[in-house]
Amino acid sequence: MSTENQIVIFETTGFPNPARIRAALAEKNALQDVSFVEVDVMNLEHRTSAFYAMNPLGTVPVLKTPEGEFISESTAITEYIDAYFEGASLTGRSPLERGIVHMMQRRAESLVMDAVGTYFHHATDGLGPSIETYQCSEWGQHQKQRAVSGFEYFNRLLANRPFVAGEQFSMADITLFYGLAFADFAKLSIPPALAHLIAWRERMSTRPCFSQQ
Ligand SMILES: N[C@@H](CCC(=O)N[C@@H](CS)C(=O)NCC(=O)O)C(=O)O
Repeated sequence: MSTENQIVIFETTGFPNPARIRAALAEKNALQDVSFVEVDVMNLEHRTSAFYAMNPLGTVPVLKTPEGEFISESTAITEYIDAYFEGASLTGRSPLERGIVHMMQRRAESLVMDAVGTYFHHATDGLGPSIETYQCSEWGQHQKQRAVSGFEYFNRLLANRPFVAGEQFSMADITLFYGLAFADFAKLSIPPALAHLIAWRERMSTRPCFSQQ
């Protein structure tokens, strides 16, 4: 299939940030409208000069636009997808909604996704010695505590609202959902007492964008 004039997503199957992009596309009913290219992170394909030319930070996902521009950072890619495709907004419509969605998305990223990621990459074997070329275990353990505080924060928040940013599903839910999936993978369990967070997650897991990718 020719990928000219089409959006291309460079991703690695099973990794949490690329999964955010599939969920955003699924919400927009647009999974069939883009093509996917697998990047073999375990064999360091993301640390080649060809990949750095697309994303100097050497991370997946990356989106190539029909004009040939490259967009990295899952939030930026989600913004692009949200604006490009029809359907319910993932990033908010009014100024107030947009501000709140971005605030909550960043909290989900910082307090859960990134905290879990730093714990995984620094305080465990992570993806193995060829990828984890620098580790600081103390920093990783500190971020583990930050992740647990993040779980507690979202548990309190979700006691009084159906979705992370309020009454509507948004990209903040996607980020938190895959942050928790990453926590499972890193064997960082959600304390059973966090009933609101656990109930939210159960509800989300039946949502087609998460269950039918
Ligand atoms: N802030 C970036 C993070 C991307 C990221 O860390 N991706 C991981 C996969 S989930 C990756 O490429 N890891 C490879 C590495 O760090 O060497 C985003 O939002 O997309």
